[in-house]
Amino acid sequence: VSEDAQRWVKGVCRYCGTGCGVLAGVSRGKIITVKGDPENPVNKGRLCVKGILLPKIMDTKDRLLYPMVKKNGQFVRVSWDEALELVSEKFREIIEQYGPDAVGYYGSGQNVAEEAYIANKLFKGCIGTNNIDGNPRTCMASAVAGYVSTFGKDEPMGSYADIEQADVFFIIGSNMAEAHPVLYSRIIDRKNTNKAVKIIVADPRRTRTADIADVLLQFVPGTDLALLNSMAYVIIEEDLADKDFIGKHTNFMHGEKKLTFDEFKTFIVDFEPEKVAGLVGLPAEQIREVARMFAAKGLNTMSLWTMGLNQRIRGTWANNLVHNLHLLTGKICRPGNTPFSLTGQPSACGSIREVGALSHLLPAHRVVGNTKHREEMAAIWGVDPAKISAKPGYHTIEMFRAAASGALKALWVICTNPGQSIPNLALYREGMEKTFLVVSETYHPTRTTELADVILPAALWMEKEGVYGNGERRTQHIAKAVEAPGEAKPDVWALIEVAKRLGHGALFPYKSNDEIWEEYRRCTIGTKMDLATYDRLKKERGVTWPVPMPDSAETGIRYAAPYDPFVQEGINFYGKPDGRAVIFARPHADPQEMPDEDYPFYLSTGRVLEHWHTTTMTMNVPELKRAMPEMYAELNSDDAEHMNVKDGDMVKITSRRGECRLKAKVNGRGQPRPGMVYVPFHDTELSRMINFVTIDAFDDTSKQPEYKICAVNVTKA
Ligand code: MGD
Ligand code: SF4
Repeated sequence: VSEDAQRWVKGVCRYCGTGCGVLAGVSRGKIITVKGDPENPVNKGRLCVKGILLPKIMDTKDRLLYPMVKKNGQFVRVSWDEALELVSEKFREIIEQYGPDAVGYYGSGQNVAEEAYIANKLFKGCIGTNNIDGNPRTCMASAVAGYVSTFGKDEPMGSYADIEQADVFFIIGSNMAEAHPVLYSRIIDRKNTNKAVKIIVADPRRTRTADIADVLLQFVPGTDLALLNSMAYVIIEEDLADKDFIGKHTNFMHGEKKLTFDEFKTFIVDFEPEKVAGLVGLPAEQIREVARMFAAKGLNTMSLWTMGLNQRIRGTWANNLVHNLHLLTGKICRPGNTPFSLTGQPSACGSIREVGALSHLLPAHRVVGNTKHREEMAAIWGVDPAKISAKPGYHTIEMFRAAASGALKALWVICTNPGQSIPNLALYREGMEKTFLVVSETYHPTRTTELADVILPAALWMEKEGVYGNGERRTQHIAKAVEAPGEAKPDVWALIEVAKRLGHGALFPYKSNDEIWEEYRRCTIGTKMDLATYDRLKKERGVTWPVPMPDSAETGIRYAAPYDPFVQEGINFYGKPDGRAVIFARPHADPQEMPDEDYPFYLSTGRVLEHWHTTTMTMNVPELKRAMPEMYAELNSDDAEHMNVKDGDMVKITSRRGECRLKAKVNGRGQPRPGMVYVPFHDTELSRMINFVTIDAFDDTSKQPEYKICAVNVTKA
């Protein structure tokens, strides 16, 4: 780390949901270095390779410096005034002619909370459409639906501090070693300092995360519902359940129907390990062994999961079933005992789930379908309650389908790159071209800006101030450290300028981010999601909500005394009217597409350590580009031998939707099960963009797409 910095400015890494604290070293108006913030409890001074190289994403050749408008197929530089007039005029015309639901907004878990709050207020409160969605739909929606259905409220009850108290880690559908490396390093530390710690990794692909596993469950893709039910079966059959906890704090449900414990036992009988071993592809005794480890009396158990469970047409159910294991064993709401969904993006929680920037939500976990919630928000926003529609807007896939069908006529995309990241891309890229597409971006060209009518230059991380909320409910302030280059402006400024031009200026009188935050904070007071004041956030290394009074201590564990300020005694799952969480009977269900004769392989997609999503930022960092210049198709070594494919040979991957050509990776950093291929989604080259192949089927509760499984053919190219 260079020590030439003239001053150090407090911020947060702009990549994953871990939310590591950084100190940006500024010299002569530039961020010249960063270091992990030693005072931040999340990372205690550590950063991963992406975080430490953040300064290199700032002054790049492809930074978008000026607004541009497409004229006769070419982008032409225009003034901000001309660009904003055009955007406002087009939106106004379309709203007048086709109604408010003909326009939409597609945001991001990388927006700061103030941006998402203003977009929500403008579209839902002023324009009168709930067509606000964003990339957290592709990321976290099943975790939201899982928490809400089981506990009545979104977001984890535990926090990262549980890692240092846990004895058993159950990591399922998460490659933390690459996607959340600093949190993973905390688990390694825990294991190194406490030899009794046991780690179970459940994943159809052997990943780097499995390097520290005591048990690796490499199950057949898509059978985790059966695996989780089978563990529940063993817990009940072998008398490992905590009957006292179950009796006091839970209800059993099958859909809307309440069950007795005995009825649940009857339901679970089909999941006896000996009955499901073939389906799941694991020895029955191994399922029994991990169930016993999970439920071991006197030990603390923490489950961690992410996209492997969420990006599935049964993602909500998979989330429910992890919660079931904790509720059956009573391993919840005590230090080291918690189900804990890891978050993909730095502020998917803070800026989207909490701000309510999805098509069915309103701020502070309110929902558009609830009359009281709409009235409360209308009062704070100063709008007529009738303006806020009770009908959920388009969720992500619906939104891009509506663009393809012509029903959605204008779309504003901020801080996300759907031209590369949504599934079944060919159809939706065509749709984006048809609509009036406005894209606020920090770089150009990207796979979305190339489809746009107007592109607006955005200030990047630490060129603006704002708040991120990480995966443990920690709200953290990022200070502005440097000026944005060219004419780039904070996204919140562009949103307010359009609001003014659409005639809503009186409702957007803010002189600073402090004022936006304080209005948003008012929405959270009394909701048990009470957030900290801006002043406090500027000083502290984040605060985990709820913090009902400005000086309240942060909350480590929700729903339990003495940790949660809203619980006087014992445990109270207060999201549910009777204070009881739900243990759901959820059957096994196949993924949308199963391998068959024509498409005999399972395809799974995901991340690598070196890159971030669509790589607009990380491919600008020479060290990261050199380490991982292009994406690949990782094959099981037996399959590769069978097909006579060697490491580095080209293979073609074909699905019912499209194809990709990539270099084969054999015996690389991971090893999929036989019959499975894994492709990271980070490539910008059209022939290697795996989202031309992925399926756009989605979970019917959470509406999250099934990026993790579809059927493909793999041939030597
Ligand atoms: P990002 O690269 O994160 O990808 O996909 P995207 O959100 O589409 O896009 C963020 C964009 O914002 C970048 O282009 C960046 O240059 C720009 N940007 C950076 N900072 C700012 C800013 O301050 N303002 C503005 N206006 N722009 C900024 C992510 C999405 O991908 C997600 S969240 C998931 S979980 C899905 N995962 C996934 C998968 O696992 N497999 C496959 N196949 N596809 C996937 N797609 C999804
Ligand atoms: Fe950034 Fe995540 Fe790495 Fe921390 S672990 S430095 S938040 S990318």
